This record gives sequence, structure tokens and C-alpha cells, in this order.
Amino acid sequence: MRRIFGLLILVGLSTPAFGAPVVWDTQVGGNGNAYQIIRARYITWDRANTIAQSLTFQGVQGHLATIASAEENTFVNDLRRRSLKRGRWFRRGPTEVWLGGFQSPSAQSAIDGWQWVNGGGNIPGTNGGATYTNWAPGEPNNWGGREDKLAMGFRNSGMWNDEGYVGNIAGFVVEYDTGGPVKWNAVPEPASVAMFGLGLLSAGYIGRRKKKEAQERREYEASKVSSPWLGRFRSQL
Ligand SMILES: [Ca+2]
Ligand SMILES: [Ca+2]
Ligand SMILES: [Ca+2]
Repeated sequence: MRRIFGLLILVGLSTPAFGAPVVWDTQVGGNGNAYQIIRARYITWDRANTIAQSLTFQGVQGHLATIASAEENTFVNDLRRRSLKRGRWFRRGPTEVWLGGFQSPSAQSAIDGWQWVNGGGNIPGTNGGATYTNWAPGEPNNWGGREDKLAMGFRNSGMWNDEGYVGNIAGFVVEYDTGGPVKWNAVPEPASVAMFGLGLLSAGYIGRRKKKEAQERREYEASKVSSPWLGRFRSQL
């Protein structure tokens, strides 16, 4: 069995697929950064982290993606879905991709000690605070006592999972800070009437994104009810 799994790893890693970086355009409320999904089944977080830092786009060094808002999460998750859908075995294959989040080895519980790479600061271990997070219900759960890296794509949703099993991993997300200095959870300060109008527009945009995320969460909850047999496995995710 172990041998078969090893073979699967070799097959998976022998066909890495580097999607082209896609810019999150400031014209549509983005931050100007570029994001790239790299399909590499069963890759470890450490390896993905090293590869991400070795890549450049428009002269800017990459890093595993850091998510500071619901809008950024939606943009990256849409990329993930589009990228993985092209994979022939997607429906049966893993759906999670590594993000640039990890947990300190000295953490005392499942929710403690999470932080972003690239100087992104702490990641709260629970949803609903001032700092954006999108943990799936019940996550992070430190399943098996060995989950200390952050993945997106939990059951093919945009929600996050603390992950430690590469069998669930389809690849990773690289971000390039081509939009300039990183602004963490930046709140726009309207400086003029024009800016105010822009603010109203982006408020509508944010509202739609939040709606979409809420919808996704409802679908997730509904899927739990309609697939009772999944209950046996869900706790392992
Ligand atoms: Ca980011
Ligand atoms: Ca953990
Ligand atoms: Ca978990």
C-alpha cells in the first residue's frame, strides 16, 4: 500500500502544471498583485514554500499567497476552481491548495500560533474577528495532532483547513506583490467626493462578495445534510 502511494506521489509530481500568473486588477477593486495556481499533487507545504520564493513575475519575488480579505479569498478561490477543473481527474482528486499560513511548533492548541508568511502577521484561529479568516466549520481541528499548515479548498469550497496530509493537496498558490507595498486589511480613507463615490461602489462590490461567501457556506452546510455517509470521513479532513 505504501509502495502504491509512493508511486502515486511520483506520478503526481512528475506533471506539475504552472498556470500563468493572473493580476487582481485595481480596476475591479483588486490590489494589483498577481496570483498563480501551481498544480502539484501531494506536494508538501515546505516544498511549495521554497518553490514559491524561487519564482518571480515582472521582477517581483513570489511567496505562498496571503489572504487579507473576503475579496482576495474569492479571487484566489475562483482561480483555484478554474485551474483544478482543467485537471482530468479533478472530480476524484484532491481539492486543497496550500496558502502561506503556518502554525508555530510551540502552539498549545489547534487555534494558537497561526501566522502568515511574508510578514503578514497573525492569523486568528477563529472566524469573526477584525482580521479576516475563513476557517471551515470545526477547523482548525489539528486532526491526528499533526496539522500545522494552511490550505484552501476544503471540500472544494473557498474555506480554510489546517492540513497535514498531502493526500488532500492538489497544489499551491503563489502571490507576487506587484501591486506595491502590502497593505494588511487596509481601510480606504475617502479624501474627496470622488473617493466617496468609489467607496460606495466598492461597498457594493464587497457586499456581493460577502453574499457569495455566505452562499458557499450555506451550500457546505446543505451538503453535510444530503450526504450522510460523508460524516464518517468528514472528521478526518
Ligand atoms: Ca495577499
Ligand atoms: Ca496544529
Ligand atoms: Ca483540519
